Amino acid sequence: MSTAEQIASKRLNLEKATNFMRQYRDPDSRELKKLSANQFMEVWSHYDKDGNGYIEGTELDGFLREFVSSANISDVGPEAVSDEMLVELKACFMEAYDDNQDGKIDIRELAQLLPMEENFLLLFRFDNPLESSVEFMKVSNNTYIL
Ligand SMILES: [Ca+2]
Ligand SMILES: [Ca+2]
Repeated sequence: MSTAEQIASKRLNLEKATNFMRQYRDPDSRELKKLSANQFMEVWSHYDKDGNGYIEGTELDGFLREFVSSANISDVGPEAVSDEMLVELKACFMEAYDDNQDGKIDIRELAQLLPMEENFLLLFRFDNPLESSVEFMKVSNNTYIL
């Protein structure tokens, strides 16, 4: 394999890796599929790269770019989200999901954002009761618009 080919294949792998959220979307509707507890933890550990219990800073930027670009029907990369869009998105997003307003997403805040299998949701209700499942659906629907 030539050097150029190696670079090309590396880039391809990188692009696949950066579209991490895509695998959790329905290929036709682009809606998020319901996540199992395992899948949810995969998402969490993928984006909380330093494992400090928060998705923050560049982790948050990366998550938002991938989250939004994965909703696109065409196979666009995360760079399709411009910096200006990202700033605006982040403001809306944090207003909706950053419950304790610390500027970071913790695991319970992510749990409210991603659709999950019902029994798994219950785990989170003990600690941080959502107002109702209707409220949860409303929040999820807003996400699809983003
Ligand atoms: Ca982190
Ligand atoms: Ca927070």
